[in-house]
Amino acid sequence: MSSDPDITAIERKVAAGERLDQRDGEALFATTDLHTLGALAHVARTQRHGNVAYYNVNRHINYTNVCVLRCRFCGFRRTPADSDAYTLTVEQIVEQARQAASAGATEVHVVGGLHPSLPFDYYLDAVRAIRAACPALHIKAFTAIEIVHFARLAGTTIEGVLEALVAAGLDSLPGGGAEVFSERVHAETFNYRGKASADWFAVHRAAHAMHLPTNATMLYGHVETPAERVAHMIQLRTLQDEAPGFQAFVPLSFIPAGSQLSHLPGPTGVDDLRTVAVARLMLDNIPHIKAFWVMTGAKLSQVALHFGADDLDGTVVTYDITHREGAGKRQEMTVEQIETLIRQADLVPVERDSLYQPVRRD
Ligand code: V47
Repeated sequence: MSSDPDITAIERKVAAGERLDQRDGEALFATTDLHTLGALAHVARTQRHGNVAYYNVNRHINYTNVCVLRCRFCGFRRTPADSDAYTLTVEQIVEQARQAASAGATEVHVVGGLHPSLPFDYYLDAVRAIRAACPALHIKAFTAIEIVHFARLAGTTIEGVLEALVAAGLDSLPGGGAEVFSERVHAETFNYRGKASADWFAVHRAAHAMHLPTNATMLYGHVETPAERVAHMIQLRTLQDEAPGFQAFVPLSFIPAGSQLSHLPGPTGVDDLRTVAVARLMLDNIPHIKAFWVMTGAKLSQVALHFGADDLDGTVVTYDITHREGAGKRQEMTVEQIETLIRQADLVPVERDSLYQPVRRD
């Protein structure tokens, strides 16, 4: 039993299978009893997934860093005039997908900036061409904010964009672009005015209605409060109740370097573990909680597997959006390294496909 009375009350609720509310989430973020928080999350994780920890063999393809937005947390975006701005051709995208497939990847995760002038056909062609070149590859592509951008470009609806992309070969949507669902946080971290949260939910609701699986993220550790993090999670939980379709929640640990918020310290390791654990306990209807090792580092992700996470994302190889201190563009873990990391945590590694089915390689 915890020495913190708030946590003792939450322990009782969890044991009785009662759903946690905003106040409980805030108490979980406030407690100094990290051990009990971690243990509670680990029990919830073990009830769902036993002693298994998932990973996949994937590649991220970031097709352009040119972006019309100027989000203050982002160190990735460039203007077309910047000397290091890049945009891949469809052929280059397909070449990366081909290389991924021949190296054993089962999934490509394709996202980029909001490019001012690429036509919607570029994105449709890219998906079609990946599908034609690599029929077995799962194409997880385009954050909600990109989908809204395409709808504006093509003068059509969110549903129209999703239907066209699915017809081209899209299999699921990643969870990016969610940041923190709070107008206050948006005002401080975005350099534009928009209905970012409403748009994000509209896209994921539409995707779920079409049985297109999606993920959800939260970019934490900048200007948001613990209460705003909990409110973010509750909004995701509500959508999942109303229109199920989220497979995984991916907490994204803010990396200040290179962003306009580089003066901020970024989250601590304790905060990373706490956030994973609170997510596991609050998001009782989202099956998987990812510890995305590219953001937190391999070792902390390993520990997170005992704080509620059941998935490490994948082998990745190159990742352009963020670079932890010391990490370059090339950010790879081999299957052997991921499996060792999981085994060292006394868990059983399971290679999964993008729908969390075990992959057999014999
Ligand atoms: O949308 C931007 C975030 C996201 C920074 O769905 C930053 O399985 C940290 O969404 N520090 C893209 N994060 C990544 C993403 C993702 C990653 C892995 C798996 C999945 C999934 C999704 O990265 C962006 C934004 O929220 N981001 N800048 C930064 N400085």
